[in-house]
Amino acid sequence: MKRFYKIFIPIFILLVLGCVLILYSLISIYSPEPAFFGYKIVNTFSHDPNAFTQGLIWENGYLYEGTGLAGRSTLRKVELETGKVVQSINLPAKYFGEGITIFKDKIIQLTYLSNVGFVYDKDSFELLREFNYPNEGWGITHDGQRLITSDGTPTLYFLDPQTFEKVSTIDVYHNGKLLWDLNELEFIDGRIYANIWKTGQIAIIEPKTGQVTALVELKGLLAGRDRSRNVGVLNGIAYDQVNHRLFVTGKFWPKLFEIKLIPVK
Ligand SMILES: [Ca+2]
Repeated sequence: MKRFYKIFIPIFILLVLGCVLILYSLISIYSPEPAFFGYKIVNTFSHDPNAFTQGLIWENGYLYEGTGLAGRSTLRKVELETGKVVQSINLPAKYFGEGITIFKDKIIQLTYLSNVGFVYDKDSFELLREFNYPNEGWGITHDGQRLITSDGTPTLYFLDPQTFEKVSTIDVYHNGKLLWDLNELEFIDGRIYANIWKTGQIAIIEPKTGQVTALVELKGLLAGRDRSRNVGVLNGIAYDQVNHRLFVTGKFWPKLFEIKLIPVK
């Protein structure tokens, strides 16, 4: 019997170790570590230093921006090359403007704590309707079928673009942990890009699973004298699908950048 244990126990230990090793390899293969990106500045443009940027999009030659703070919230159309505001409306003073997106011929704008969203005609900025949602309003984008919104939690909400009813949600995970503070959004080539509030980072999220597939580190993008102003956090991602240009800025930033993502090994 003693001899049996002498042989069996080492074999058993080896078997367990082997199983653990195989399991670990499988987990590594099927849950790859998120990739990491740095950046290269392609172009630098002026940005209104009084704009508390909460939403940013590119459409047909212009940037569209939603700005926040009670009494200072706007929806505006901006010329890229000059930073000049060419069209703008002020939100009623009680609303704190948040993310914006363009869906077909309409602009949709969220508000922070009022549970009210606004739908405007894209060209005239005429207010067409309001809608309600139960959570806070932070970022908004769309995947062509559904609106996608954030509320500062790890949850992203998919809404019907006609009724604004919630269709589904995903929880966003980074390295197995829920990722909080998802802010301004942009849907780019099948992935959701999200500013992570109070960081200089953007998470790139797989919309089917909620997994963060990559992180972009933009710390240091606004530098020197520009940084010494009373600037806020990085917040604002826009994408020119036609020319594949990626734009980013931040709250009260005097600059808006076109950047290229550079993989970091
Ligand atoms: Ca955006």
